Amino acid sequence: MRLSRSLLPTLKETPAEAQIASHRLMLRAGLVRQTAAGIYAWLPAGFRVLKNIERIVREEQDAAGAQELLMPTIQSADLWRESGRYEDYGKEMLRIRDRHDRDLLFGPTNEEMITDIVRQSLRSYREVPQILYHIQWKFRDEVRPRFGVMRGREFLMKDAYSFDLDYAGAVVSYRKMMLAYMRTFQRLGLKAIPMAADSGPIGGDLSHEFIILAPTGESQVWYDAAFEEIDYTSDAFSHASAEDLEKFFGMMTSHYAASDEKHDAAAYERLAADRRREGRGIEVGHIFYFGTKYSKAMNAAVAGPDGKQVHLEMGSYGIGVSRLVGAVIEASHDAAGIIWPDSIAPFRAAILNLKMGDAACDATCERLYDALAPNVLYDDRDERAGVKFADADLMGHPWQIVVGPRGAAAGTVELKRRATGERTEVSAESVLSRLA
Ligand code: P5A
Repeated sequence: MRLSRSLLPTLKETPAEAQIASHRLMLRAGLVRQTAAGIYAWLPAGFRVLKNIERIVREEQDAAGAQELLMPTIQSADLWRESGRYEDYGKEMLRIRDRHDRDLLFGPTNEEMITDIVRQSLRSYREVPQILYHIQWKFRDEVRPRFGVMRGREFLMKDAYSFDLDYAGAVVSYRKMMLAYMRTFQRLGLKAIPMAADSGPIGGDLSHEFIILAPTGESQVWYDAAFEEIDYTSDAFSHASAEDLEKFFGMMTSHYAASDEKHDAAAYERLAADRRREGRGIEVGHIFYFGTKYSKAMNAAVAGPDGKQVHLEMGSYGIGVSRLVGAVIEASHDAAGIIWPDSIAPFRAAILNLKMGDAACDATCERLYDALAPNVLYDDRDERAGVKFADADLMGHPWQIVVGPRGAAAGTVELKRRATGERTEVSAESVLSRLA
């Protein structure tokens, strides 16, 4: 994209309403604009990041064998009356009435709807296990939406739902999702720690929160350094083998990890001192096993091998896709702005033309732009060099290609790596071979 013709409204001033770094930077870098309390429009650069995160989440769900579908945002209240959650959900649910006086709602989650779809579609034990997911907007009428997209009212979630014949099967599905989550967060450039969470009234010990480390996180966390050393994308962990999954799950649950509510200081102190890690964290995902809670209430069953009806064993698995945009920024920024991981940056590189109208500068920039498009932003504005440097740092492109008149005349440009600040003078050709 050419910056001069794009809607990328950067701000010099710090917006007064933003209390944390990611919210300030998202507004200043022109990624989002608030349209109502806790509701945001995604501007072009922000939307590119959101789509990049979505792509990685989708690839890892698919790799785990989950099937993507798309359920609507608007749901019928009747489904929620069946599960008993229509009244329970309280004021966080946005209730809507249509012209025929039917009760509808803007979905805060989709357990009921997916259970309804599955009970109409599956008949036999031969058709399970299945994991289904979608990436769809949710609405929760939070009393105090805050921190920008991190706690919004309308937000994008990846929610998956597993259906198994028995507990043993449900455990395999749960472990698959946990592995998919660890891979997803690693590919997003995040250090994520799975932490046992209260599973609520359903009982069972299978609920985990995924916390990523960021100095400004909402909760205090304690964990074993072992989590930092694991490469979840390696072939050692395969979705295909129940033994691999068991080994993986054993590893995840044997290392110490806890947040405020569940922290056991004595157990933590038993860790070797050099393995103790303490920090702040943000919840970016949450997974649950809840057995037959919904399948019994809504009668979702299949015929078992002996012909008897069996209520399906279920789990649900959420990732806060839009929250992740803020969370990544919390984990990766400096005083000058955002530092995007390569995997999700809105643009891989920015070309900074330091002297618009200079024949050599313009020609070099155009050539680079043609070769690197569409994954490059060309700062072709009639602005001072200082403004271009500041905006490029603020927007956080992994690479900056700085084209000045002296270098351009000699066939060279300066290549800056945003994360390290390292600059090297290189030929325009070698930029192309490195970034193309
Ligand atoms: C799991 C999937 C559920 O809703 N039902 C379907 C289960 N879990 S959850 O923990 O309540 O939400 C899953 C993730 O969604 C993100 N999230 C939010 N993001 C932005 N703003 C919000 N108000 C918000 N609420 C939840 C979190 O990342 C959470 O882990």
